[in-house]
Amino acid sequence: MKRRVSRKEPLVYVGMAADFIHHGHVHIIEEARKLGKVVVGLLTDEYVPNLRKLKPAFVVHGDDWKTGVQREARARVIKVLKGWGGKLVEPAYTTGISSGELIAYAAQTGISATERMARLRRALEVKDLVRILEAHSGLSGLIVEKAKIIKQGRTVEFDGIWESSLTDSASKGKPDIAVVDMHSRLQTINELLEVTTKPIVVDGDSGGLIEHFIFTVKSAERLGISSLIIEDKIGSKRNSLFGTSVKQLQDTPKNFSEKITAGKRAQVSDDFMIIARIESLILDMGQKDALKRAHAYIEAGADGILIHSKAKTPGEIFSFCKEYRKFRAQAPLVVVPTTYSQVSEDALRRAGVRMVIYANHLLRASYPSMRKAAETILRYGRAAEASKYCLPIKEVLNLIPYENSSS
Ligand code: SPV
Ligand code: MG
Repeated sequence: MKRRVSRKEPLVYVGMAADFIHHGHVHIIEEARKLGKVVVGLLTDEYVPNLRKLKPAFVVHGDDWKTGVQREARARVIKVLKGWGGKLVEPAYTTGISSGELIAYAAQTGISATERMARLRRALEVKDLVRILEAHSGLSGLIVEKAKIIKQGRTVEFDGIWESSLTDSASKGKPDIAVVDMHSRLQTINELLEVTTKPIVVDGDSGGLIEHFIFTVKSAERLGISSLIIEDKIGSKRNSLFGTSVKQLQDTPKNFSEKITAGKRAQVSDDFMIIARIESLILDMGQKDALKRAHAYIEAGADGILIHSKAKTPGEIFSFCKEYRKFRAQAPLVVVPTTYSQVSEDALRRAGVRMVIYANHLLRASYPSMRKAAETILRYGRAAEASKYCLPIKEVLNLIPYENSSS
């Protein structure tokens, strides 16, 4: 039997774009129920088509969307509701929900490849800045997964993992010249996949030949990687931060655009993202070239643009952002503030950046302690003095909990 929504009770619309349904969401539904018959729009931030169809008397949403990236969605809802005199009701956002507990739950129960993959797109839809940190092993992946602090009453943590060519190579004692090939990189990625649930963004170097890139996209997507970022370089691979001090060649916009389009055609799901990384500022080719390429790559189907810079200050990044904001076709903008590290997330957010990648910090953090410990043992002819650079042995033993279900 077809159930009809009774028109006697006012219709109340609740949009829900959540990975986990928690008591905050239940509270919103309960508040909505007090106003009438509730319709929940699942996994959507795009209210307008549903609202036009249903013409609800009320839309109910937590008041947290008055600020941040959802601000614009809110403005659209208010505007469209005016069409038939509908009202927006905004109960106070439920604070104190521990996303950590939810993540721990996800880690315990595991996560499917497709669910993990979709999480990056979802994060970009609902967060005004997505924060990604590098990991190069299972252990460093666990740090990205679990690190969190409370700042001004809110939990702050990383939204995903950067699988870097530089740090994956360095952790194997190899230079960043693609000598650690995709086959080896996939092994590191598998280590990360095994012990984490957060989205993984993979540094795909140049993506290689178009016909090879297609296979890389398919492998990445199958594993549940959320995004491959490929840079518009060709020839012998060198790390971007060398800039023009070594020979690095940039691909033509035409060829690189073809690679992006081929990759997009190869993917199966809608959630996988191919992000195009522009090396024009790295190679001193100027803003004009960078902006021209950004246009071309978006046109070719790129799901995001990474504008890279090796400058010591963020000036050239901000200049790029200023022009990028004027583009009619937009794709999330990504930056890697390694050399201009004094820039704050707030400043990047205000400039329109949507994803920030801290590309090498866990590897760089571990190296000085390891070297100090090694030199200290040599200096003193014993290990006691090195302890201050080391995790206490008891903590090492308990670092990775092991629950033996048979005991
Ligand atoms: C990496 O982390 O390998 C990168 C970023 O590609 S950079 O080292 O800045 O080129
Ligand atoms: Mg790299």
